[in-house]
Amino acid sequence: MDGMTFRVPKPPIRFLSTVRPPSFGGRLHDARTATAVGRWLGAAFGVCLLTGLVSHYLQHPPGWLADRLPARPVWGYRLTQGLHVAVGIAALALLPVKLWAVYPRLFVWPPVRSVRHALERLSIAVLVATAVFQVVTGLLNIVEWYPWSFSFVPVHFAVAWVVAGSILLHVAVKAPEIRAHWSGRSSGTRALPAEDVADRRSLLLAVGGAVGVVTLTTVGQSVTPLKALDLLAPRSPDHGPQGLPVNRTAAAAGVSADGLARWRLEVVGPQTYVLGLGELRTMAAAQARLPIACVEGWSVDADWGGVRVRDLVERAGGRPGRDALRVTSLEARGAYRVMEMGAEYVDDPLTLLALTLNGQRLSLDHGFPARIIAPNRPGVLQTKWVHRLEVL
Ligand SMILES: Nc1nc2c(c(=O)[nH]1)N[C@H]1C(S)=C(S)[C@@H](COP(=O)(O)O)O[C@H]1N2
Ligand SMILES: [Mo]
Repeated sequence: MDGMTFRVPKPPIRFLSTVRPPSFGGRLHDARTATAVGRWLGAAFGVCLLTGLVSHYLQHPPGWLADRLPARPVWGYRLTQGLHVAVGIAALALLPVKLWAVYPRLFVWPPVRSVRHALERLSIAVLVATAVFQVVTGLLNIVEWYPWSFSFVPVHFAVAWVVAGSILLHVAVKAPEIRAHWSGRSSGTRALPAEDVADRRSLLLAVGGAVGVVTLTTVGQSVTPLKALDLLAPRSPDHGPQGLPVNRTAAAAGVSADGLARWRLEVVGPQTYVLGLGELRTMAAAQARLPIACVEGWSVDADWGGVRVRDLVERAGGRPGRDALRVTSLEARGAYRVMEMGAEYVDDPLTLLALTLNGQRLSLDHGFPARIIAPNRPGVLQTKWVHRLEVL
């Protein structure tokens, strides 16, 4: 943790001794500041990794897990993904401070002193590059700006493992210093002059303040009581038709009202059947208050009305709780046109084929004539403009 007090050995090559690294006077470029901010950042990346894994496996479960994914608690994904995005945004405020505290060390001389030192520098280089990459691409993703040609989700997922690996490598090569720190033998735990302590306290307070401000001005996108403060987040949780944001409009999905005149719901199973919208409406007796929780971090509760998916499946001869379901949208193409839901979701009485939203008929942008709404489920899987259910 404390690398600022090592004795610089004589460079092996003569002329190097005439090269002088720049010197940095600021008292805050020190190991303790770097360590304090580093701990917060480490915690932030830990939360982002865990919540990111939850999101990943809810969306892409391996076969053995698919039918066991829990549909409860209903607010589960809202919480984990809200945390993922909020903590990622907080990391955006922490990273520059960490980089500022440690950047003089980029100029240590000689640049490599030993294998351990080389590994340490490598782990830091990789950690810094991948951490900045994750936080910046994550932020651009939530504002839906894609100035790159790769596919965000798989790259964000893969790079997360590189961040995790470089943190582990970093901690491993720093183990001796960390041990010294905790046993009180490091200069990092020595009493410091009062003015240094005051300086550091001001800096850490300022960092905490910056994190507080970015969090308070964005977290309202999912913590609805704070929505009045939600000045910087890309979405307001109640701006949109029927009091709910729209992720992908019907126009963008190529779904038009004209094309819906002959809409029928097809339920495929051992006893396949077809329902018109009128028939479906007469069956629509179920109600559920459930959130839409977008992977991009906004979420909001709404009142949904419709038909229980489990009743539709049963009528087709399927077995709720045992069979999975494939749901197909009218949308011509797009990553969310076809969605599969595991047996736990099919079985849950709150999982609906919804026809109404907040007491009104679904608007076209929210998925008219029918859409899926299920508890503890990423927004991307709340398929709109549904026309086909297939028991698997
Ligand atoms: N067919 C289809 N359904 C879809 C999508 C889509 O692109 N196509 N977007 C999903 C996403 S990412 C979210 S967050 C929710 C948002 O629902 P809303 O637009 O009604 O708020 O719809 C989901 N359903
Ligand atoms: Mo979404």
